[in-house]
Amino acid sequence: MEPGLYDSISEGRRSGKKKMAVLIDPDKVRISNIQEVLKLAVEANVDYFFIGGSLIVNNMLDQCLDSIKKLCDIPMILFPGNSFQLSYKADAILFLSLISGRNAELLIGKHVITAPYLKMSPLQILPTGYMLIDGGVPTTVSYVSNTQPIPASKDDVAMCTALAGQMLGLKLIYMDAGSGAKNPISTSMIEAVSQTINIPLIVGGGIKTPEKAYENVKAGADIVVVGNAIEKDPQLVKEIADAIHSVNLVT
Ligand code: 1GP
Repeated sequence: MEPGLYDSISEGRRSGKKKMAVLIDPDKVRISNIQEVLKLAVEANVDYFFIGGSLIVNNMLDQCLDSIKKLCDIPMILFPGNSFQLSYKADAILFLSLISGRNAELLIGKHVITAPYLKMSPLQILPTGYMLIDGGVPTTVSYVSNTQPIPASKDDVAMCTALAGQMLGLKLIYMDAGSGAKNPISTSMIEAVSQTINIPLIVGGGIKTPEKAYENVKAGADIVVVGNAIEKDPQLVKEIADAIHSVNLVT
């Protein structure tokens, strides 16, 4: 794997420097709104933009990436809902294997089709074990992927799944309760998984408050992802970023 973005993410884990990613779903943001979100995200020192959605039904992906690039140099990481959501304008891609599910296409099948395109691309490839955790409502991802999420109370299943992902050589674990989850992932599950693995842990889904974001990083999340809450109230980005980064100030 190329050095660069991954090195900075794993350095964050080693040094305990916690980071925030803002999820931008190109389907949901209008270009007028995106400018406001981007401006506030830059002011808040957000660390990454994740770009993607389960379904991208319009052609806003490239426009969205162009708008970000014009405004700032915050790294743009594709978080693709399917193999068509590719753009060379981004910096990197989460190459996701849905390890919480048993759908062979999403564990390895689509990857075989996409790999030659990615090899030709300038994108940094971030091999990621993606784990869906039950967030209290059926999500688009579980419906589209035809998989069941890990039950919210099964910390041990989450631990063993993440560990298996690490042992298979995946470089990141992303635990996701799904966009707009009613219940975000519990701190006990985050703690259990973070203590079990030694690769960076990304956590997202249903995080709406600075308090929950802070609890997550204290419990061992290395990157906290927030989408919906910021789409609804862009001003929240600063409060949540400050809560996450406040952990970095404590020595
Ligand atoms: C979803 O983890 C992300 O894949 C973010 O979720 O939109 O609920 O913040 P929210």
